[in-house]
Amino acid sequence: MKDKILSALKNSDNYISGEILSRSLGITRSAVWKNICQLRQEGYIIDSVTNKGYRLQKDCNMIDTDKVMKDLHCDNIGKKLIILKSTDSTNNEIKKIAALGEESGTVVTAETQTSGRGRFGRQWSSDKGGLYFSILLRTDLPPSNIAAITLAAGYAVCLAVREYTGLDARIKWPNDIIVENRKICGILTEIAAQSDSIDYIIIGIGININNTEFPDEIKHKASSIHLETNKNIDKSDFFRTVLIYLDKVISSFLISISIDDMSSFKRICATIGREVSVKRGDTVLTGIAKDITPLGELVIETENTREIKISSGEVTVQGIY
Ligand code: BT5
Repeated sequence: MKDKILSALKNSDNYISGEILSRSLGITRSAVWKNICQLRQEGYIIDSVTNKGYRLQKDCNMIDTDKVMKDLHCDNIGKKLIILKSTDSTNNEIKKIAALGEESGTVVTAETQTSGRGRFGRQWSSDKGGLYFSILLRTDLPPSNIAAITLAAGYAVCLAVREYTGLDARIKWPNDIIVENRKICGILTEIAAQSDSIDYIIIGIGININNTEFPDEIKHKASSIHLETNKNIDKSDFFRTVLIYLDKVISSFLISISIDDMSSFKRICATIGREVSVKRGDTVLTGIAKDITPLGELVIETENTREIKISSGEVTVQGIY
């Protein structure tokens, strides 16, 4: 009954009276009221005005399963969507459900994360307004393909942002999406593996969507789609576009073990052709980023024209960050 009331409210831009709801659903007005209270407890903001009735405040930051999943025909990613209000980290949620046998392709999202994390134990700022989600992938890919799958996921997000917003989103190797040299998205891929085979992969993706403020330490380098477009983005609608691209790019990656259109990938990669510095232990290596290999490694030509390949690490790109 609660879902029916919610769907009636979602489909109306105006107030619906308690009487109309009770008559059309065949329940008493006090039953309508009880269900409204339950929906409010779940986080829905429902205005009620005497002589007018109830109206749902459509919060563009709230993820609506029906809207995300409507006509979503996916091969691998997004077969099932679990939506949480808040969690420590959606990557941790995937670990928990993977241990219980959850199927490949399940996606977990949360409105906020209390301990969102990046690589090397760094923090990922996860206020309401952003989109934070993780994907469970059960695959027998060799561990050497992990770097490339992170790039494939980044490529998919980048294409989705470009299509949905028209922004000139670019990939900063290996796991950032930037707009106007500021980070709008980060990806954290984690694996559960035996010595030479992968049990499952978790692809964790954080995208700044309607965020308007960031902590002081990242203010200079972070941005959001809202800040770049000046528009409030409907998170559910955008999420749907992201899942469509992720399913398309990752599904073909799982077949050919490479990004299908590597030349298009390279065109929107902000790292290639720039001077980069790579931290390796205590030393910093400087050179020009020349290429990306099918395994996702960055090829750097150093000052003494030696070509080296790196598969992960902290890279500073001159003119970006
Ligand atoms: C990343 O790490 O960029 C990976 C971020 C992955 C976050 C997702 S959210 C869903 C899933 N659940 C998780 O717990 N994590 C994943 P890294 O390359 O290490 O970059 C981290 C650095 O980015 C931080 O040290 C900050 O400098 C910066 N940063 C933190 N929060 C940010 C934000 N919201 N926007 C832009 N930059 C941010």
